[in-house]
Amino acid sequence: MSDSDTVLSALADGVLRLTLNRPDKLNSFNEEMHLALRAGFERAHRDADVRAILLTGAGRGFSAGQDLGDRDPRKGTPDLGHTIDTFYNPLLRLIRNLEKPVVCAVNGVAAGAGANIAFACDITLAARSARFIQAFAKIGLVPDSGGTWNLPRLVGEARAKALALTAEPLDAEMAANWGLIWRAIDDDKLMDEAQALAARLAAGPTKGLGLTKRAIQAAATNSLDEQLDLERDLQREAGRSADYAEGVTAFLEKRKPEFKGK
Ligand code: T3D
Repeated sequence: MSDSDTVLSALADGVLRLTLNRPDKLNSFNEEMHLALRAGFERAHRDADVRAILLTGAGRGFSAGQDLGDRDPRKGTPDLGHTIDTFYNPLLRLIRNLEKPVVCAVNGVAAGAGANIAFACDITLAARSARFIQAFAKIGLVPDSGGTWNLPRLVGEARAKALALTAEPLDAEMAANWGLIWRAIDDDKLMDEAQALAARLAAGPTKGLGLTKRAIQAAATNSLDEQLDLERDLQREAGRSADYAEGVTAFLEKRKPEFKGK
């Protein structure tokens, strides 16, 4: 685990809360914050006590994407392919491949990679005052962090292109209406609602939730036949879980299930 304070990490009630913590730079990503966030998600992968993740930002922003202070062209031309390979792509894979729910609470502006990381999470809530900006176009770059993959799938090609080519801000309400995020929430209620949602998910049947995430993500590239076969295979696996046995037993005994995440 990283001991950097650029990402605050706290585990309670099965929820690992990861808070991007460079508020004076709108939580833009430098290498230290990348490594700390990666360490948080790696912990989420291996630690059975972590049953849901809540990703958010400190201060008035969620994340302004890459720290441009580290990219001064007057000091030389960086190899951005290398930084994508080294930092952003591994992070996206860690989020997508984690078979536990990842809730994102977008507390303020989310720009560039910051926006696309929020869209890559499983359930994204945003403060009503938050806005999402595909800021790449303003500096001659291409949307990354899965943006060119997620945006057209979530909102269709016309809206994806308009967002990416104009870099116009999209407010939280519109992002929810378009299906980019789950809900826009009043600013003062965001963290309570996000925490409650993450805690509810953490108390759920983690194995089944993880397999559900895998199935839905696979649908993006599977044919219907492939997807039906996958559902069969994953249902078989879920049906062997202790949480399935507990869920059905609890139903038959007319009580609340106590899932253990196994
Ligand atoms: O490079 C690679 O490895 C490739 C990968 C790229 C991924 C990317 O994310 S590229 C996109 C990078 N991000 C941007 O281009 C966004 C830049 N920021 C903005 O456009 C604006 O800051 C916002 C629209 C996000 C917010 O505007 P506003 O007016 O609310 O805040 P502000 O005043 O601009 O920013 C507040 C402070 O944060 C300010 O610092 P100061 O002047 O108070 O000391 C500002 O410089 C700093 N800040 C904001 N964004 C960044 C940043 N510092 C470094 N890097 C940033 N991205």
